[in-house]
Amino acid sequence: MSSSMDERPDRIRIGDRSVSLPRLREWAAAVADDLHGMDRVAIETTPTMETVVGVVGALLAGTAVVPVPPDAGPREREHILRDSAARALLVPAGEARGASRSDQARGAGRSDQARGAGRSDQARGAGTAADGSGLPVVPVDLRRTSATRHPEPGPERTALILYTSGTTGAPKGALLSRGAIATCLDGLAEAWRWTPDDLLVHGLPLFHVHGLVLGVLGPLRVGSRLHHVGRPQPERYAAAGGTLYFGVPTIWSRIAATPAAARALRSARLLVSGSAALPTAVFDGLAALTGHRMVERYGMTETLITVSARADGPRRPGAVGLALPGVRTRIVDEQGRDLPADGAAMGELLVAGPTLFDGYLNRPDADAASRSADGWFRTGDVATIGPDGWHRIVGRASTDLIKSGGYRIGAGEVEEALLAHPAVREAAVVGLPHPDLGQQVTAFVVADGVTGAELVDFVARQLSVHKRPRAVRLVDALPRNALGKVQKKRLVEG
Ligand code: MCA
Ligand code: AMP
Repeated sequence: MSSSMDERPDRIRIGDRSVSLPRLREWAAAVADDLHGMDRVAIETTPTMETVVGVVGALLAGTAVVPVPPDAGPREREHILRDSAARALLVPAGEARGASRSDQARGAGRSDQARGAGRSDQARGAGTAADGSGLPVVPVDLRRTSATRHPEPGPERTALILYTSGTTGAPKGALLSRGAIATCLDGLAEAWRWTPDDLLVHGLPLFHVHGLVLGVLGPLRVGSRLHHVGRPQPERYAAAGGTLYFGVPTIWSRIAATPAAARALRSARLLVSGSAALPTAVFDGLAALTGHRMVERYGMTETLITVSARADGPRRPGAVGLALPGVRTRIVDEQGRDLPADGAAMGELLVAGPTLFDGYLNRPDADAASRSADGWFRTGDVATIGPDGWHRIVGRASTDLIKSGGYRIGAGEVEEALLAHPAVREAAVVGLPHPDLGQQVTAFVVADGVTGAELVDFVARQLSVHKRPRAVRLVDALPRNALGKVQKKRLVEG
């Protein structure tokens, strides 16, 4: 049964486009009709209403969604489409018409009845993607509605396959079930007192857990309103008049540096930061300007959100809070032995519980390596746990996973991209501290006759924008130990 909140024409607002929940369901059901029976579909996740409708439509149909970053370079995009074995690509109707075979005649303006039997075959034959992948295109057309009620798929079904970087190689597809997502969102709703009375505001990308799971599926599950502001600029956050705000530390740091925008957030109920460590100076600056002590929470693509401060509890700068409902955490030393939760011992954080992923697609080797002998997920983050259950993330075990602007970037993937250039002999990529981004992707390169700018362009032709080195240092040699291994710690320490 829909409530008056659901009927609001601005229940879900993405950029300048708003919709009520019943209409969103009708749009999404039309997509679901087309996808019926398809196991996986890719979607280019521009921050638009079509993306939200496409994702919701696939979830209604029980089809796993493979989000593709809109700025993914050709190599990254090809990997995601091939590795996921997506059967089709969801694209906004306008772009679908530019596909290599026209689908203009299909669907638009027809009644639900007219789109009866055979519609999914029509969809699958609607043309192929213009990106050379040869994938059939399924248009997301906001002129089409359907009244079909699709049966709810079981909680064990895969909802999302999210591609995420490891220390080496190409990104891996993390399989996230409907049940894991639902449990995570219900836990966050409880911890943050997130209710239908809230208006969530953010401007996060829609191909990660933060923006897509928390930021889109969250309001749909909780029943709150959503306003996605497009780009996460401080002025847009300020103008949106939300009760609940999400952002990565880079966004919060930019808001703290824009006092007028920060002051406009005084009327909010809760400001939440995640995806990377929130600097204490930003926490303090925003407390002074907004009157709010930020709620910080911690998670990973593979585990969803596992630890958080609570709306009804303390918020501590530099600490990420308590384990969420059903989640268990512990810390271990390098031999895997348990360490005490005394607030002082530092060890690798292991997590277990109902929000964990179901493994990496096609990567049993990586799966096995990501679990401890007793089956807990190894986060690779170094943490302390206090006697009161509060967690602090103190760093990462490996220098090869970089966090820049809240994006997770594998050093190995960027190094491989650089080494593909004929002039490059050696490359080592590290994250150097950066006041705005947390870490800045920095490449140390041994090369002949090529400039740093040319190398950045070269990487840009393969990988997404945020994976490009922001700085390239051309050096005569890389520091190596006696075994010939590059000593990245020396590069980081300068
Ligand atoms: C960006 N630019 C670059 C590079 N990166 N140029 C050269 N080299 C680069 N490496 C360009 C942009 O294209 C843009 O150009 C200009 O720099 C400034 O971009 P702007 O968008 O203002 O800032 P940004 O510095 O690129 O990005 C900051 C950001 C962004 C908006 C905070 O990093 C962001 O959206 N981060 C969110 C990441 C996220 O959602 N992570 C969640 C994963 P032009 O102006 O010409 O376009 S973590 C997760 O899901 C877990 C579970 C969790 O815990 O949440
Ligand atoms: P991703 O899979 O892109 O979500 O990245 C997960 C990683 O982000 C974690 O392993 C942490 O290193 C980092 N991370 C997420 N939230 C926080 C936080 N609140 N504080 C510190 N690091 C965080």
